[in-house]
Amino acid sequence: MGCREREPYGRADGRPHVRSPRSAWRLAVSRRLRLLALAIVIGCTGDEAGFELPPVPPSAPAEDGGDPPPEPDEDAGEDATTPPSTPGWEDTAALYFVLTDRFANGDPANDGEDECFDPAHPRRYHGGDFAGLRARAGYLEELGVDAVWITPVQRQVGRIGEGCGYHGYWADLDDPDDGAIEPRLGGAAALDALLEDFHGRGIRVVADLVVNHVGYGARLTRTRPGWFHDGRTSCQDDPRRCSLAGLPDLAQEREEVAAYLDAYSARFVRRFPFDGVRMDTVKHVPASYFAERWIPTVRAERDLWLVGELLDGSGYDPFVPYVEAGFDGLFDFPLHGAMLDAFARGGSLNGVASRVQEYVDRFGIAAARRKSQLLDNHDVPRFLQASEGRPEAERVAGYRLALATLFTVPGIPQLYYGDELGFTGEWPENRRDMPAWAFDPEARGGAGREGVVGDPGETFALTRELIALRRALPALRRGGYAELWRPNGGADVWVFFRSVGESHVVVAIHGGEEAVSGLPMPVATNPGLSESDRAALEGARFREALGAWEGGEARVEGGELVVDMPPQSAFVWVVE
Ligand SMILES: [Ca+2]
Ligand SMILES: [Ca+2]
Repeated sequence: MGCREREPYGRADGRPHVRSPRSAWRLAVSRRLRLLALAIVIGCTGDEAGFELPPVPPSAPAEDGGDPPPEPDEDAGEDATTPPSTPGWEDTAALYFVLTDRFANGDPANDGEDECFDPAHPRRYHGGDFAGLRARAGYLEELGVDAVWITPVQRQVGRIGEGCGYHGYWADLDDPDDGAIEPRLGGAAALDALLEDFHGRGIRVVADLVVNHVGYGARLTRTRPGWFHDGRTSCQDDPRRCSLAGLPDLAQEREEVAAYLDAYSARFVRRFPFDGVRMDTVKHVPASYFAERWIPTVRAERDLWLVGELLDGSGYDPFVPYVEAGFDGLFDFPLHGAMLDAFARGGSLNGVASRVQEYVDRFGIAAARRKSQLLDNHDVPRFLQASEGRPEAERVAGYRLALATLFTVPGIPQLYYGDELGFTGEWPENRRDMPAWAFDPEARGGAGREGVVGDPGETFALTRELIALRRALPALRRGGYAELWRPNGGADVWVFFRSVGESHVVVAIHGGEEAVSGLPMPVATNPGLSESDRAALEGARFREALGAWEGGEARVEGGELVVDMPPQSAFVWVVE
């Protein structure tokens, strides 16, 4: 959504904190409008960038986030050994996130003729729509994508200050709601066609829903003014009751509000056969609402994959109540931060290894396989932005390792459109239009593209290989996770073993600039390996399956796995 919390990046949520008078709702509304006007003046129209506020420290864990973590999933190893006949969500090879308005304009007739359509303006609609997504389905298939997450589709409020709801997070809801789909995206008929088309291609589609707030001045704020928090609470005091970026904040603790949101969500997933839901800004909604109301309600409609967005890289404590509420998982921002440190800022792989291990330890391997890891999204700078100023070859080398990590650790890899081409930039460049050359294999190759690091053709090829590899190797999708080696101050090498059934792989990432030769790691005494894992490894012969780096070798000698790796390389060795 827009103008949100930016804790990992040192920015506040963009909403100036102003106390409303303790008086009637009408006064509060009036106050909110003035607050909104102030937000607009400082450039924060719910469009998260374009404003500067003093850095704030990482947020404290949610009040109810300090519970002891759940026990590791004891059954995880067993359920992984018998893959069900139908693919589960953990089998997803790549979840591709599209800001629909910025991807492809398939129908100029729906662009609109008012001021909200302005392809030159970063806060307005650029014309992308459902028809454009369908027109570019071949691109997604060429890449190997089997799931797409699209930004919210609900009809949006009109122009607010300089901006319009091109991103979809300003829904114009009402009671009763008309269920309208944003006409600039093509409306309900085009959404139906998109779902049917993508399902026919074997591509799942994930909706993006918001129950925390409605758009500025949405009809619901007039028809049901008592359904909103009064805007007096700061996000530091209570993230669940504050008005994020000045947006009208729904009071889920009130029965009529909860019932409305339940019915609205159920109607939506009943009407449109999405395969999953990405829930916006879960930190700002009580976990109890999701646990007791929303998740049982939408799951009663269909078996949906439910992933929450909690934009907080400080650690996993805040995740606990939302995982326990029943989300399949959350986007892994703590891992995202560790990957930036290791692959964009020259840090150690220790931090990455620690985050991966911690998620498995705290939530269990089965849950780890159903969460989603990312390089970036529409709310943060592009991954490559963090390495700006370093030599291009270094940036490319680190980015390639980040991609290799994204597709080999437990969890569903999420790509944000353009990740596969090496896009860089921060807002508004992190929401740039997908350029026409991207869709043309002939035009894709070559260095020197504006806003791109490295050769987009080569980055695309690596991403495609990694997606294909994940699709081909059950161990990467359904396997357990056992760490074999981490740097701990030595060579920057991280090695892990993933295994399910007859599929066993050793993944090795080397971030250092010196080749490593004959690095031994014990297998027989590794407590993280099961008996069958050890049996698979001892005496194993390896075949390198990725083929993106050269000069690496793995062998088993005297009960130890021994690897050779050139600088900054990644290998996926399959046990034959
Ligand atoms: Ca259009
Ligand atoms: Ca809230």
